[in-house]
Order: sequence, then C-alpha cells, then structure tokens
Amino acid sequence: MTQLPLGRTRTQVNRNHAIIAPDGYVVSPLHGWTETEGVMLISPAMGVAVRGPRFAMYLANLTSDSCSRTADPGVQRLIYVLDGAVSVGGDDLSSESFAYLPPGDDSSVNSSGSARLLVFEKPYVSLDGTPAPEKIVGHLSERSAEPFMGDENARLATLLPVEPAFDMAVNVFTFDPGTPLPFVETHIMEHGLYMSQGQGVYRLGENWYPVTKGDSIWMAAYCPQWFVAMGREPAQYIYYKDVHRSHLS
Ligand code: UGY
Ligand code: MN
Repeated sequence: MTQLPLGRTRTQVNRNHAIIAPDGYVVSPLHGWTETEGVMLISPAMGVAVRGPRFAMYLANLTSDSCSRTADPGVQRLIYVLDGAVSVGGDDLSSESFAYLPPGDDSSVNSSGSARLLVFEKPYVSLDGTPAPEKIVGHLSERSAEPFMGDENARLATLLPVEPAFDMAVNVFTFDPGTPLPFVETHIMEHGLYMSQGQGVYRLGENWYPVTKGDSIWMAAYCPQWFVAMGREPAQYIYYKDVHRSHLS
C-alpha cells in the first residue's frame, strides 16, 4: 500500500457519515474482552451527527490468550471472522464464519492463535409478543447470494433471518467490477460497513470517496449513499442496518 505523506489521512468524520481508514488506527484494550486489543470503528461516541450511531462496530485482534466477556446487559453481538479461527461457546468458526449472540448469551470467544474479528453490537429492542432470537452460528457460504434488484452482478447475502424478532441485519454485498448500486439510496436505516475485498467509489451525501479493502464507513439515517465497484476483482462489503422496529422508537 502506498504510504501517505506525514500529516495526511484518508479518514473523514462528518455530520452524517464517516470514512475510517486503517492509516489512522489506534489500537487499544477492548472493553468486555480479555487480553484482546482492537479498534473501535463506529460508536455512539462519534457524536458529531444530528443523530449519532446507535450501534458499535469494531475490530478485535485476538491472540492465543484472548477471550471475550458477555456483552453489556441488553446488548446483542454479531461476530464475523475476517482472519484466523476462534471458538464461540464451543462452536468452531473459521474465516467468513459468524456467530449471532442474543443479549445475555454468555458464550465466550476464545482463540488458539491470532485471529481478526469484525464485531457489531447493538442494544436489543424487544417487540411485544415476539421472543428474542436465539444464538446462531453459520458460514457465509451457507447463505445464498441473491441478485440485487435483478442484477446478477450485484449479489446480496443476509447472514441473519429476515424476521421481526431481529432488530438488526448484517449482510454481505458483492459487486463485480464496474457494477453500481442501481440508485442513490436515502433511507431511515443507518449503516456500519466494512470493506472486506476490492475497491470502488462511495458517494456519501455530496462527497465521493475512493474506498478499498480495510476501510470502514458509517452512514447516518438519511445519508444519501451510492457505490460503484472498480478495479479488476469483485468488491465486497459487510454491513449493518437497523430493521423491523418502529420509526418513532
Ligand atoms: O440494504 C441497504 O440499504 C443497502 N442496499 N445499502 C448500501 O449498500 N449502501
Ligand atoms: Mn443502504
């Protein structure tokens, strides 16, 4: 990767969106994890927006001594393995595997070597008469990647069931080179996004950003958004969105 001149960064934090580039990472001990360092990519502490993030997305860098503690009370967690292997409450997870832990689930994450995880956390909002979801463990390859709005070159896989019990979605979107999102989206849901492969250009509000593997993006509710994949290989991102809850809550 080309070195940036001293005093420059590709990171930008704005009112309704942010690009967090690896050139500015500061690793620190992770609250709720033991012997684990990480980078908090998105959290309510960003607070620059009219309405800041209501979830967190972070990288957890594990060694053989690392383990996680139960998430804060009422908080659900989705763990996606970027590199390496871990066990989550006895289930073995390899690269591109994931585990969804509902609030209160005390499955601990352990690793026997180095591993890199992308973690999403959100306070769970219950729905009257609908029990909270149970723990789920799976692998990206088990989820079917469906053409997005009929486009075979843009494929969307949902990791979690699309059911009212879930108040968050985590999806994996893969675009062949040259493929765009079909229109500029503007919607009430917010997103936390991690580029897992390839590169492209993201439009956020009135700005266009070249983005590449390893970059993270936060998009506030109603942030106009659009993407086109560029380069020689498919671009892929993993993203969070809030779903299935009242627009007034
Ligand atoms: O689910 C979504 O809103 C998705 N199409 N947004 C995005 O990729 N920026
Ligand atoms: Mn969207």
